Amino acid sequence: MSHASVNPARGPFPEGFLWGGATAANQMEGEYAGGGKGLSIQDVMPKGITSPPTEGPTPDNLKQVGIDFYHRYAEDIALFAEMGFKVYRFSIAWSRIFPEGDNSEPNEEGLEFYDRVLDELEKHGIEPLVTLSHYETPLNLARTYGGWTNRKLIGFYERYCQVLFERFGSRVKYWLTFNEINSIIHEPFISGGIPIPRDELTEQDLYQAIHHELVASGRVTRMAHELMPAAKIGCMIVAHPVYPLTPSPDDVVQAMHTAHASYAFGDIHCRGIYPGYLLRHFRDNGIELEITDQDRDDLTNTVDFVSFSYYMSICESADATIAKGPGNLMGGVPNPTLEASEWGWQIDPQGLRVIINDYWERWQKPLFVVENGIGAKDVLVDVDGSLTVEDDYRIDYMNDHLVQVREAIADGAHVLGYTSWGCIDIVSAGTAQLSKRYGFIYVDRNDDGTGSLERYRKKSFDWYREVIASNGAILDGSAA
Ligand code: BGP
Repeated sequence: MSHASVNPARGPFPEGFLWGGATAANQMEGEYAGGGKGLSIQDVMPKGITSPPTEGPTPDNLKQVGIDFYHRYAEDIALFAEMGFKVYRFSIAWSRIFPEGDNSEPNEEGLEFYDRVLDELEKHGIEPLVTLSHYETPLNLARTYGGWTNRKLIGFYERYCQVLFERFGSRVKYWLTFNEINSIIHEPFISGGIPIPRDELTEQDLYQAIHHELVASGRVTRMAHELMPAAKIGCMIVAHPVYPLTPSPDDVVQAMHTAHASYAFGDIHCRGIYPGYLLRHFRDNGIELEITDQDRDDLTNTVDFVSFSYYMSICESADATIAKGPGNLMGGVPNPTLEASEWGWQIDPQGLRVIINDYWERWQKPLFVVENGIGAKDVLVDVDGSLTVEDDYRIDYMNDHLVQVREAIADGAHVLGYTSWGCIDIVSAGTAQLSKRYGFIYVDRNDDGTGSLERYRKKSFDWYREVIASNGAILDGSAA
């Protein structure tokens, strides 16, 4: 019997549900070498993960200017407030605070920039949700130290977080330690600042790097609770519900293995110990991690909530000859029942209900959907004398996904909030394009760097304002 038939009146979202939007410093701030900022790995990734890192910065890197949030933050936050945002997720650029990552003292100019951002959020009554590391490892830590393969990064990260907690702790309640921490398995450079090409990186070094990040996350979770007793610290996972391509038990087992690869990060963040299936993977592959007693104690500092990004589900098959499709940092074998976006990401709103139920039942921790949205080639048009984008496809995508969040809440899951990804057009992570637009706000800048940087409200801007004002009541659709 479907739960929907048990709860015909699904009702609105909980009172106090945190509606908002999400961005990342490297994809929007610009000012990549100004304000005392040092280079990050993003400054040598002009094409995202679609080509190897360059030696140094190159002028074709759209992120050098981004959408100039560094200077336009007040205008953009005012637009978020106009939509009624309760929360705004953004990242602090690590190399704006510690330019080389191993500096003894922080860059005061960088701290002052985020003071100004927090001032604007406070002015509009918008709760900050801060990502401490969003694919923005200082380039020096990557190139000189080898990124997270080097245990020294734990100390550098701890120092960075301590400065932020002491500076902003009275103004920021919600913190995320590492954006999509599980993506390091597929993309070690963007995710872990590891300069070794993926096909040359041994599993031993990869899992030792993952261990360092998990220890660092545990340490700063403990530090946060000591310095900011009211703060809530979350982990952040890229969530892909994994479906077997066929009912064959071989496909089901393959799907289980793929799911385990991501579950492990949540299991350790939520339970504080390595799960048995991961220890078996280590045994079966001769991986012997260097784990100290202090590390084991650090890992027991579990998170207060689990946040995740959701764009798509993936299919798995035991038949390794079936080609995998595109996706957010990883793809599965194409699901013959789903449509895809212009970038080939398969669209599965019910997958969001599935993953929320799955994570809730697995960890019994409050959940936060901190990324969801559709990247599309939006076209600016003149409607009654005003420039806008008729993005009904975005309204449909978000309506359908939010309906499934509501169903998951009716299923019993505790969901703190929802921040749509790229609430304003920004440079995409995977392909470093501006033409892959996610926002409710169009930014006039193109892939060739031209454009006025002017902002224009899309049709979805007013729709999302209504969704927030009604606490989700205007959403239409019912459980499948
Ligand atoms: C996630 C990242 C975000 C965002 C999103 C969309 O992996 O956390 O930074 O970019 O993917 O991906 P893309 O920008 O490649 O479309």
